[in-house]
Amino acid sequence: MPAIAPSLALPCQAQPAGQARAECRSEITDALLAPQASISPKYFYDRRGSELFEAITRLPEYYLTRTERALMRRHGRAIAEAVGAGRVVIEPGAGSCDKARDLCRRLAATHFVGVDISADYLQGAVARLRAALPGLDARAVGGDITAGLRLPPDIPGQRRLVFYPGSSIGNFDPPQAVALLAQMRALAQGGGALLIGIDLPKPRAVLEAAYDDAAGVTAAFNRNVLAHVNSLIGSDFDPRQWRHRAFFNPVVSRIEMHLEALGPQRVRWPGGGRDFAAGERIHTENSYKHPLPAFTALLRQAGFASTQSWTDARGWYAVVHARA
Ligand code: AVI
Repeated sequence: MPAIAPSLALPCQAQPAGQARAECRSEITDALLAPQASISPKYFYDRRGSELFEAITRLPEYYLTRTERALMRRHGRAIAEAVGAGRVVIEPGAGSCDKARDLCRRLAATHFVGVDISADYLQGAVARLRAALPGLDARAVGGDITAGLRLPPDIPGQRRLVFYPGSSIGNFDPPQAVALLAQMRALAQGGGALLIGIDLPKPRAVLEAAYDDAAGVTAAFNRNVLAHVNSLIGSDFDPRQWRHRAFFNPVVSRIEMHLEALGPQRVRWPGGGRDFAAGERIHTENSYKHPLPAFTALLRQAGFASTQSWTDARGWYAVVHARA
């Protein structure tokens, strides 16, 4: 199974078809019945959605993953100096642990704790990490940092580095982002820090192409959420009747993704349903593009102290180190 986007995986997906846990079911149906219908982006990441997300990260238009990778490589030494050696690296939503491998090597990390909802997949990834870096005490922990997290008691409480690459923090509205950053800070207290990747504002055409690629992979990813919702709540969405929409909203500096009804739709699920008019939209994702000073302000609100950052030559992406 491919990597699941950090902190956006969900505990409902392992349920039998149409048998999502009651709280997931009501979360989904309440959001579908709201005047502005929405589906939380965490429901993107079933098996197919995770595969599509991985394909997105390789698209020519999706600059985020490769820009971050290049930044980490280019400034690897400076980042390692800022972070310091001998760290306990904790990665929420670790997935394949690919990004952590280079970082742990550079930092001569003593411990690695990968955290992911998909614990089975993570076990394999952590085993590969152990094989690549035999000196590293690497563990897999099943869990979701957004829901609070308990680490194994023998993981040192000092010199922790929470590693949150991929700009997934941008998928949270600012108050949620601050709450999540505060949880990461709590994990890193005792001389610890956060190393986080964030996508920055850039020309609108570049942003919109990254979320509406020519090959239609992002469109398929967006529509797949309807198939996943069908499997969770037993609804009868026809994904082919919904059009992918992605646009930059400059007022709040975010890409918004929506699904737009191609014609009138009657959608039913056990115990309810909703009619959608032609052109009506379901809001599926926000991806905030915070300017660096605005993101630093969010870090401060979450209690982080000093920050240091590295950006690429175009100023498209930043890696930020913040002391807890
Ligand atoms: C996971 N996250 C950082 C991605 C993003 O860019 O906001 C999710 C995504 N949505 C569409 N394409 C990628």
